[in-house]
Amino acid sequence: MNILSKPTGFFKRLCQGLSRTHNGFVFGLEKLFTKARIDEELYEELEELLLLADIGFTTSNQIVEKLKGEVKRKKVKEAVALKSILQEILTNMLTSFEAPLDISLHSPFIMLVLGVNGVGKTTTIGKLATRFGREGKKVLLAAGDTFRAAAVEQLEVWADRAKVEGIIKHKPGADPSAVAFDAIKAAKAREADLVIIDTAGRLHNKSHLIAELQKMKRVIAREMPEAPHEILLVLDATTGQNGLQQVKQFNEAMGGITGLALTKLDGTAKGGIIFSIVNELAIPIKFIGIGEGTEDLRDFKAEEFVCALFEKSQGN
Ligand SMILES: Nc1nc2c(ncn2[C@@H]2O[C@H](COP(=O)(O)OP(=O)(O)O)[C@@H](O)[C@H]2O)c(=O)[nH]1
Ligand SMILES: [Mg+2]
Repeated sequence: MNILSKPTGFFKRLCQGLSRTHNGFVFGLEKLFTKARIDEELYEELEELLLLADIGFTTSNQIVEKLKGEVKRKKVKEAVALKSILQEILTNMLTSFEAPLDISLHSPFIMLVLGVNGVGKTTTIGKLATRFGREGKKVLLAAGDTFRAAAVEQLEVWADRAKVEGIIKHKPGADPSAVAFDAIKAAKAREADLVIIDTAGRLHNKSHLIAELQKMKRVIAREMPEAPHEILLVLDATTGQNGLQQVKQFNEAMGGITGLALTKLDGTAKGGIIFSIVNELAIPIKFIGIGEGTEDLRDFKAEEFVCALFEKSQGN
């Protein structure tokens, strides 16, 4: 069933959230597709629009080439037909990178959450804790951002709200690996289903941060082989193309991240970054964030995302 025939609260908010990307991108497309002829100029203008939505040069170029191929294959003559073909190309690009998280695969399931300062790690953890708590899972949070005292308090607020099983925290400045170690021990003892480990986004310098994260990963793996089961990188969609660099760096440093949470899609005109990420880095998108509230995080679904991108949001 088409998603559009069954509007949900989240879908509506996703449309609203993506409305700035929509306005800059689809609005321009619609103008383009009223042209009489499909010619080279149209393709060039299309590529410019894709670049403006932060889809990036390589990926924009590939999308246009795919579109040209489809136009030839389907013998399309009218520009108005391009919209649905483009929508299909974009959906297909994202579909294989849908990867809903299945925490029942391991018990306890250990999830390490990374990302630079301010991208929304702690908020995303809070939203996930709420969601899994609501599903009846025993969730333990680990306050691995020991760099800022406020970070622990922030996680505690979420823990309260989410009614989690507990929160493992140490003193400010403590070794985050020790926090992770304690959290796993506690999770085993209390038979928790899920441990979500928060981390710092900024230390004295980047190599310190990377070394700390690598140590956390080693300590976790020593406690529980195969863990962490998920290394989730949180990325702020408003950073646009610069985000790609962040993903590459964390991915290399951690020996492979397993998924991304793309936050702050609400109010950015740069939602197109998602296409570059999957196309150029082939990393699954696990979650998307469209606001600061508990309900504003969702499993990433390609069709829903592209539909929302093409949909005009009703009101604000
Ligand atoms: N608009 C919006 N704000 C978000 C979203 N996710 C997080 N934030 C906000 O971004 C700010 C930084 O979030 P925080 O979780 O502390 O980031 P951290 O430093 O990575 O842990 C906070 O003000 C959050 O409320 C989102 O999806 N949309
Ligand atoms: Mg934080």
